[in-house]
Amino acid sequence: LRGNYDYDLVVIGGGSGGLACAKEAVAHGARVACLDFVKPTPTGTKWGVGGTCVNVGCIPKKLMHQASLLGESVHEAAAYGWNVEDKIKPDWSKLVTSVQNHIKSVNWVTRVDMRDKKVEYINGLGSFVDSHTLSAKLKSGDRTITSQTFVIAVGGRPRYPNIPGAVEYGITSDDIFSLDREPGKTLVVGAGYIGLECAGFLKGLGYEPTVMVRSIVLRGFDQQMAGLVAASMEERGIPFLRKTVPLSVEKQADGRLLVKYENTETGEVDSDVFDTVLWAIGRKGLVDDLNLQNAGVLSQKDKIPVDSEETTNVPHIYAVGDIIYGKPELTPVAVLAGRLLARRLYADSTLRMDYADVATTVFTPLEYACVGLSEEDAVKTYGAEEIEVFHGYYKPTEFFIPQKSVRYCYVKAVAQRTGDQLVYGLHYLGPVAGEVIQGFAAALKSGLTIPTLMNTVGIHPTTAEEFTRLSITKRSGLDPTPAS
Ligand code: FAD
Ligand code: NA7
Repeated sequence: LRGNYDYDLVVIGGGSGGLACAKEAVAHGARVACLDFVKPTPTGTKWGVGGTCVNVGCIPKKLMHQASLLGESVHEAAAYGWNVEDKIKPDWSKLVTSVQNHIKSVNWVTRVDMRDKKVEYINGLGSFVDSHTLSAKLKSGDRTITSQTFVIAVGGRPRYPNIPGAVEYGITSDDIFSLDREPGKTLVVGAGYIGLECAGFLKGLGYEPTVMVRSIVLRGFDQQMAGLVAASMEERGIPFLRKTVPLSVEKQADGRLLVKYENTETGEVDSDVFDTVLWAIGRKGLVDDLNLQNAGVLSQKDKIPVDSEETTNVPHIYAVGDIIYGKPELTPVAVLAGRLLARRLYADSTLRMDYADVATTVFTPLEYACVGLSEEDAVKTYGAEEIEVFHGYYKPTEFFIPQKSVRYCYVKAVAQRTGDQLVYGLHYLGPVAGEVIQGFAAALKSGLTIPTLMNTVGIHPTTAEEFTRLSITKRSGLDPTPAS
């Protein structure tokens, strides 16, 4: 034991980052406790250990996305010669049960794994008493815990807008994956990736989502790609209410929800009735319960700033994952940062987390994946004259028989214009986008150049091979649409 503390390390938050850090620290000989506590949502939804990704994030989202893609595939199957019975329809309650059963099995495995790996799991809400002491609020009362080192990995929760009826009648991504009724006609407020993904799978499952967009779609992503993602969703019959903000939500006598909203450009106020209103307007870091001031830890806009070694302003208190300020909010980012931190703390490693060029996917019906710079960020960084954008539309072979729309299947590479022609960013809109971009992410991190990309032999017939066939530059003005 280092110093006179109960633990070498206490990790606050048993999600992606916290668990990875705790397990790695134990593997290197540290004595570790990990606290995890979930406050129920306003509608009473709660869940087990493992954090956002497992319970109300990546995993249930991917499963519902898959359910929605399967529905699409069944419809396509007829064109491929399958005798498909007339009408197929989803059973929401069966889907929710399957998804929740999977989550419960992951919760169980997580607890067993913690026990096997000798991470002490404390199901309590942590708040600092001083910089080496934590108070954990447990079901059985409060417990005081001391530790030499702390890692804050508390993540975030969805925000609610400050309008009448928002909290009483609206739900968020924290509720949708366990909703005990069909969502029906749903207003999705927010056009970040969570809003678009939820609207996408709801449409695929046969419900009627509408997306309300305050300003732009997919802020932070390449805006040409964002435009194509939105257009591909509109083509599938998802309406986008643009430049619109919600004003109020009221419950009607029939139980449905009357939403009043305003067009911010024209000032026009309108309303519509929905079965479900889902807020996807961003997430708030969970700093409030931590009593950070007792430990002297500074926060910034409900996030915690850290240096390149994930250290807060207090040298023995670190933070990883969604709670840190200004870094990508993604599970693999939290996991790797947590693991590397534990190795630096307990295994003499000096390796730091590299937050640059992190690949990501938006699981909309037509998926979008990217790695590296957006076109606008490349222009901002290097200047429009110094970059070359290679692009092209393409037609996935498997889309022909069911006559699926290929209008928005598109790839582009943003690269250095001269010299080595280093690739700065890759963008892909089409099927299985995450699977396509993951390997290219490793290539980009290894210094991929346009000549290397062009000299890579494609795998035919795939959609990933389109990256090896990019010959048209935007600057040339040539039509990037394939002839056949
Ligand atoms: P979390 O996983 O949120 O874990 C923090 C834990 O700490 C929680 O259990 C919380 O309840 C607990 N806690 C908070 N305060 C305290 C306290 N004071 N005491 C004790 N415990 C506390 N990422 C991807 O990479 N791919 C995706 O496809 C993807 N899809 C997503 C879809 C949705 C709908 C959402 C919401 C997120 C998605 N994410 C995705 C993001 C991903 O879930 C997060 O980046 C990741 O979970 C962050 O991990 P974390 O360890 O920082 O926090
Ligand atoms: P994001 O990516 O922060 O997107 C939130 C969306 O909600 C975005 O389109 C916002 O529009 C919109 N928004 C925000 N506040 C409001 C209000 N008050 N009314 C209407 N619309 C609003 O959040 P996500 O939930 O998709 O993702 C959460 C995080 O996970 C995100 O930070 C990623 O980094 C990872 P805006 O563009 O601000 O006008």
